[in-house]
Amino acid sequence: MPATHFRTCTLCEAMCGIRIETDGDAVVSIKGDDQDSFSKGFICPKAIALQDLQQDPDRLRQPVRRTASGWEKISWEAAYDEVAKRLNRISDQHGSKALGVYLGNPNVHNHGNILFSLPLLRALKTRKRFSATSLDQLPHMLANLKMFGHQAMFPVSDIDRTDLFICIGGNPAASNGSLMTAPGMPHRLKAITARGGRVVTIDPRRTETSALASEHIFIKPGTDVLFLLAMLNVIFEEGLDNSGHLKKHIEDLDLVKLACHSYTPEVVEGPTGVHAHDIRKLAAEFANTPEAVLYSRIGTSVQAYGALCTWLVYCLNIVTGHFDRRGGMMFTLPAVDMVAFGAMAGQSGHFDKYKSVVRALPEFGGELPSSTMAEEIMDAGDKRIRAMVMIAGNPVLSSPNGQQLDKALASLDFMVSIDMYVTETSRHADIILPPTGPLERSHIDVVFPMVAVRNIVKYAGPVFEPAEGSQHDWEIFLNLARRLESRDVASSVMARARFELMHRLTPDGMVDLFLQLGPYGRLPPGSKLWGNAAGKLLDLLGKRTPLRKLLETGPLLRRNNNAEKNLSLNRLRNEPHGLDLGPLKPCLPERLYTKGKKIRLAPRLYLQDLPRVADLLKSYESHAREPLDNSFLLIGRRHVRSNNSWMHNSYRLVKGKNRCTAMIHPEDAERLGVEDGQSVTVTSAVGRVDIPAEVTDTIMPGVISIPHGWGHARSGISQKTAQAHAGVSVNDLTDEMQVDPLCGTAVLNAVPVTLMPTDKRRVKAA
Ligand SMILES: Nc1nc2c(c(=O)[nH]1)N[C@H]1C(S)=C(S)[C@@H](COP(=O)(O)OP(=O)(O)OC[C@H]3O[C@@H](n4cnc5c(=O)[nH]c(N)nc54)[C@H](O)[C@@H]3O)O[C@H]1N2
Ligand SMILES: Nc1nc2c(c(=O)[nH]1)N[C@H]1C(S)=C(S)[C@@H](COP(=O)(O)OP(=O)(O)OC[C@H]3O[C@@H](n4cnc5c(=O)[nH]c(N)nc54)[C@H](O)[C@@H]3O)O[C@H]1N2
Ligand code: SF4
Ligand SMILES: [Mo]
Repeated sequence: MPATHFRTCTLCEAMCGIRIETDGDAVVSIKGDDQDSFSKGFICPKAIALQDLQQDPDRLRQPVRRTASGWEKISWEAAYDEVAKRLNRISDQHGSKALGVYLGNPNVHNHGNILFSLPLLRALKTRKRFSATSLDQLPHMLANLKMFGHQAMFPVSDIDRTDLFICIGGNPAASNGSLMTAPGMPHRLKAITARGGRVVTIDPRRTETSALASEHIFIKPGTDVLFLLAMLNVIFEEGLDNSGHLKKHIEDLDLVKLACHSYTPEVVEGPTGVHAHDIRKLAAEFANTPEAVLYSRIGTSVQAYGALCTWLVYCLNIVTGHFDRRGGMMFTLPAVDMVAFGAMAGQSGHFDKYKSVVRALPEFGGELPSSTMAEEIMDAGDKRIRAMVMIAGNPVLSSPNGQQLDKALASLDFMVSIDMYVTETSRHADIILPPTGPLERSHIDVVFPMVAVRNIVKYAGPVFEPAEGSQHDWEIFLNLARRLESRDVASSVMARARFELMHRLTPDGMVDLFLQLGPYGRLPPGSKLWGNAAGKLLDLLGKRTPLRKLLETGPLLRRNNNAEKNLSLNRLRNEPHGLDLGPLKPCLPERLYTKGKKIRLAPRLYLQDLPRVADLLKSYESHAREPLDNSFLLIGRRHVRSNNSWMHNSYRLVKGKNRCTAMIHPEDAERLGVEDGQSVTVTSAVGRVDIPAEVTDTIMPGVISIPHGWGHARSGISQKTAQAHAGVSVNDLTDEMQVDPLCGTAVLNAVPVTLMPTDKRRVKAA
């Protein structure tokens, strides 16, 4: 029977509303939902590929076990029993430190995974946790924690109301925006210039976003920290700083002044490649435009100075009065307020409470840097990881030195993957547990509304009933956790009671609690009903709190003065196109989680890292600036038809021109005798790949760009379309030893490599 369903695309952060026509168990079409309260019909080409994901014959629908003769289908019961038995045995023999977990990106697109992974993580009882965070937004979360007191208090660029959008190290026209959730980025960027505003991009590549911008400034990869210090320097030197309504709520402004004191535009001009005049002009324009914002992303955070860059970007917005203010950086007030409840559950975040074994790199939020995963498996002696639980991630392609991780995973005593494909990573698993797909479960975004440019909320039930005997991720988590806990008699009674409760509640039930308790919710904070419900929620989050205490803190939860005060899951069931809860509003200093409700402008850990910047500057001064003929800095790239490592099995997304290429400037190409399309060999400290060159003047001389997520030619994966469009993995070049030493984030941009035409290398070798 034909039917129409409305929901949200789960592939990237943009939260586009989609309209799915089905007939029986087949998807007939996927289109943009014109009536969606947020996206108004916009989608990108990836949304349609949800259909391919749903119908993909390569997708696993039942647990499999690796045997000498290939993958063997097994029952869920047998799979759970075996996984629990193997993990328990290893943990009994070697302690729970022998168990590791990796959590990949799709977890954040799935409310069941976000809300129900805790019991499994607890049952594993290990500190050897890794995730895509340390390949991504860790520097932002660290700055949130250190400056605002809560790791999830992300300031969001108010792109729809700004007159000057300066974008450094992000490409929202291709990525559709990150830590700035809004569907239809190209339209929003065009709207800025259409209303007389300006868009400026600062990037080693003239990107798809630059094509929509008013001005593009090339910058040498990895030197942003110098550029940002110089921007600050101009602002202070010329007396352009004015933090407006936040003036009284800022600590340590003088220390920031001191930090940038010697970094004049003239000093940084050489190393950054940005004219001093352009820096002065941009700094003044930024300070003098009332509604302006400086936005930064992957290019500035996932590099050697990522933590410093992200801190400086926040500082620049704050000291120019573009913070907590219309058109600048603002905070959301989401319907599912995980920030407030996280804080109530004692989970505002922590940093450097313990360290990795081999390299002593700091944890963040209970996770170790992913760059340490291979060595923690291979080189940590008695403390090594012997078994891994991989949840919705593909670190062999997504984390640095994938070849080494490949070897490390192959050496494990046991590995289980929770994934719907046999991937470059899950091929190492002894057992793969495949969850239901995105159309077979209910959906409500709980993470991205925290970083959205408007307050929005939307819920949808499943499009298709899950096939008989299939399991959601959250059911897999609970079923495994129950078995892992059951050998510990004392904790198992309590644990079993909690599992029963959670099973009955389901993630939807937990979301309903969040909604009713939250800032738009049905239950007024501080009322007895509210207190009881909040107690239940915090109990599930593992923090038993007396009612009295809850009733005290309840009213501190900010209520909105918005019309919507009756939110619950039932109410949302009647709003298939979602609810718009209004634009972002100023909320500081009340919402700060720091002591004394001050913004800590100059946390000591950043100041202590500044000598490294002085060294960077010196290294440029002492260098003969003429680079060796074939040495380059490697940067990353995203394309609107590619989604990290895992949507390349959709033919409609990979067909046409090969997108896994090394972009190189025509001058460099000519000097090295490289022609467009010709194979080049790129070599780094850890590896080598052969890849077609794409000669283009959109990239700076001395820089090459290769996208990540490719490299499907490794043996033993079962994704036929991806294998036929394999590409190579850029993370066979990135180096796990190169991290931002301040926080352990991987260095995936500005990686030193050499390049030469592949056939010349062969001739040389012969
Ligand atoms: N060089 C370089 N490397 C990068 C980056 C870069 O810019 N440059 N970017 C980094 C960034 S920002 C990120 S976020 C990471 C991403 O890296 P990862 O999170 O490690 O990998 P993904 O490619 O997102 O792979 C997701 C896996 O989850 C599976 N999956 C999809 N949906 C579900 C689901 O609902 N449940 C379960 N259980 N599994 C599911 C897919 O089949 C796939 O195998 O890559 C990082 N790596
Ligand atoms: N189509 C598509 N969309 C996606 C994804 C995807 O894989 N495909 N992944 C999603 C994920 S997980 C994330 S985290 C977001 C990321 O979202 P974005 O951060 O917007 O991601 P990128 O498109 O990689 O943009 C990074 C930009 O930084 C530039 N850059 C590289 N090195 C430097 C440097 O040293 N300095 C400066 N100033 N710039 C530099 C690159 O040229 C590039 O233009 O995208 C999300 N959206
Ligand atoms: S931009 Fe594309 S992938 Fe991202 S949510 Fe929208 S339709 Fe999905
Ligand atoms: Mo990401």
